[in-house]
Amino acid sequence: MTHIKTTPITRIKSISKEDFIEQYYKPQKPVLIEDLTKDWPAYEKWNLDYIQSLAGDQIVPLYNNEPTKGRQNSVVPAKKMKLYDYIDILKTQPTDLRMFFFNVLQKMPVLTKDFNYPDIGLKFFKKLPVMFFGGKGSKVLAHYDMDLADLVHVHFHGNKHVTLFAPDQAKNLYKVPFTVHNLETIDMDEPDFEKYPVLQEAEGISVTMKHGDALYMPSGYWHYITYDDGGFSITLRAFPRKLARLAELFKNIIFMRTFENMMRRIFGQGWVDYKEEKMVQRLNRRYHKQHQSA
Ligand SMILES: O=C(O)CCC(=O)C(=O)O
Repeated sequence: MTHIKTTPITRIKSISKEDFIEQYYKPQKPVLIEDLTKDWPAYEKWNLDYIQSLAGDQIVPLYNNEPTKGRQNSVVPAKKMKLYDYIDILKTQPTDLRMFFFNVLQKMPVLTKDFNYPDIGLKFFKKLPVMFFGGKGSKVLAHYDMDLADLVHVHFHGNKHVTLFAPDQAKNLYKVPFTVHNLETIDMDEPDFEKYPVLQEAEGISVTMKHGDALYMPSGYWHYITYDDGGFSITLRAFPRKLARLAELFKNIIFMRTFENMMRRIFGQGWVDYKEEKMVQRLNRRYHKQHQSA
């Protein structure tokens, strides 16, 4: 085996609100809905040329996959550039530069006329539609969203590949303690099973997204993404309503973030190296123990 084990996502054309709640929301099961956006103006209009025509002079922060080092406690942009010029790059060449959490209401409110919040039983938080952009070949580190929202993620312009993992798979993903992502040195497309054997036990769901496809990602689902083409997506979010998930959300945001930032401030890169090494040792010991006695 050279790849992470996956099964293909369930793809459906469309679905009623009642069926979505029963079959996907309540069991927290991901699904790809192909026709959800066919009646959105965005389905016809949204491509890189269109977004570029609205870009004006805005300057945007761009990120690559360099890890957050030492005493930094939030990701620092690799570059700042005119959105117009960035889209030129996306249209013409591969790049690992990505833009994330582009707040549509603040940065390009005119786009809100082009989509709607689907009537599938999720209570969407309408103040935070956000967009993500990536170049051909760019990769998004495996992570889950700290706010534990249920997400509807729609892709435009070209294809991208998403691998999902249920929250209970965190134990097999080399999750970095006190963060919501896995180890930055792992290439999920070509994992090194010698170094990271537990990845062989991970079970993911594989999703190819085409223009207009809408992916339902339940709360806490991990996602790892590779852009096959330069393109962009929009994510609509519904915040958790269950008490247990709300408690987890506050734990993530208040306890985990504060603690991590404090440790980085005090110990810098030493803290990061220490906790990562301990985590890898712990997981690998578990793997070797299970496989010795088998
Ligand atoms: O598509 C991307 O570039 C990232 C999407 C993502 O991480 C999200 O919607 O939470």
